[in-house]
Amino acid sequence: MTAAPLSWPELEALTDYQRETVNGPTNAQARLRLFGQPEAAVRVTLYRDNHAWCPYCQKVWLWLEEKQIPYRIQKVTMFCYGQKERWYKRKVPSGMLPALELDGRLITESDDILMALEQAFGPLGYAMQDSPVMPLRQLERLLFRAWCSWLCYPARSLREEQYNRDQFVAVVAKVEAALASTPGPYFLEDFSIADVVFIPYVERMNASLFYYKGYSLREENPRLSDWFDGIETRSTYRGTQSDFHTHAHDLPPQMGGCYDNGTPEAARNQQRVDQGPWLGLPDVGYPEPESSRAEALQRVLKHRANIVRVNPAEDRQFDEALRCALTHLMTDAAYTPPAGTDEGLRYLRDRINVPRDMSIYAAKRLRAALEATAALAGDRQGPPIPIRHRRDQDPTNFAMA
Ligand SMILES: N[C@@H](CCC(=O)N[C@@H](CS)C(=O)NCC(=O)O)C(=O)O
Repeated sequence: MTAAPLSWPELEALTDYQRETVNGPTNAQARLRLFGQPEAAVRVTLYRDNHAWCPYCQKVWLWLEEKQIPYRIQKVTMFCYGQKERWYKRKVPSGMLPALELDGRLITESDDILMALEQAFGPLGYAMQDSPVMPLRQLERLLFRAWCSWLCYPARSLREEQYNRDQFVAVVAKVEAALASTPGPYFLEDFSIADVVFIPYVERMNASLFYYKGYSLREENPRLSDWFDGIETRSTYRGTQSDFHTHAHDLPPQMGGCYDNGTPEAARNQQRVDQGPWLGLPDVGYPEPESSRAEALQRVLKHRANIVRVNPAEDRQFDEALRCALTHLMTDAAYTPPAGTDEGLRYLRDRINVPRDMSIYAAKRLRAALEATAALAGDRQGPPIPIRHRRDQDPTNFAMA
C-alpha cells in the first residue's frame, strides 16, 4: 500500500465499463433507443422527468422498453427540484409529466399514452381495457389510495396509525390473492401491461413503508416477493429500477410529505438505508453483477468535475477525499481523507440516485466506499436532505460545465 490514494489516471485505468445506451439494455442515461432499428424508424418521443422519479413516466418507459419501440427521450425538470423548462410549458402548459409524441401528435396522461401506444403498436400481452386487466387496474388504484392514507397523512393517534396500516394490509391481501390466482409470478399468465401498471407504485411502497413505517412489503408477502423476483429477471425492469435510498428521499416532496410512525423498526430501517450497510436491503433480490464497482467508478469519473464543484467541501481537499473513496471502492485499501471532508463525502453518499446515476448495486458499492472513507475522517453527517423540495438536485446546477 502506498501513502497516497490513486491518481485520476490510475483510477481511469481500473474501469473499462461501458454501456451501449442506444441499443443495449434498458438504461436511464439514453436519449435515444433504437433496439437495433434505424433512426428513421423512430415515431415516438417520450418526455419524462430528469431524475427518473416520476412513477407515471416509469410506466410508459417500461412499456416502450418491453415492446422495443424505437423512441427518443427528452428530459424535463419536475417542480420539486427545479424550474420547468419554458419549451416544455409551451408544449404542455400544466408542466405535467409524462407526455409523448406519436407521429407528431402530443398525448398527455399516462393511461391515454398507453392506450394510444397500444393502438399504434399492439398490446403488451393485453390491452389496458381488456377484461382481465380492468379489475387489476382498479386494484392498483385501491392499493395506491391505502398506501397514501397510511404514509402521507400524520396519524392523530396510535389507533389511527394501526387502522391505516390494517387498511393497507387488507388491500395487500387482495393483491396476494390476485397473484396467487396465476401459476407464474405475474398478475396474468405472463408478464403484461398489468405488471407494468403495478410496478411504479409497488416499488415506491416497498421503499417508503420500509423506511417510514418499518414494514417490509417484499419480505412479509410471499406472492409479492415472488413477483419482485419475477420482474427483476427482466433487464427492462432492472434498467428502470430504483432503490430504497432514492425513493425514501424523492417521495416526500412529490407526495406532500411522508410520515414516520416512530417505531423501533422504522428507526432501524432509516439508519440502515441512510448510513448502511446497503447490501442485503430488500430493495433488490437478484445477485450482484461483477461490474458493479467498475460501473460506479466509471460514472463518477464521467461526472467528476461537477461532483467536485457542487460538493460543499473545498474543491482540492474533496478531490483527494473522493480519490481515497474510489481507491477504496476498487482495491479495498483504506486511505484517510483530508480532515474535514467527512461531511462532503457523506453529502455525495446521500445524493447518489438510482437509476439516474447508476444501477442499484453500483450505488450500494459507491455509498459504502464513501461512508467507509468518511468514517476515517470523522462522524459529521452532510447537510440534511430537504423534505419539502429537492432543489439540492436541481439539474441546472449539475449540468454547468
Ligand atoms: N394522471 C397523470 C398524473 C401525472 C403526474 O402526476 N405527474 C407528476 C409527476 S409524478 C407531474 O408531472 N407533476 C409536475 C411536476 O412535478 O413537475 C398521469 O397519469 O400521467
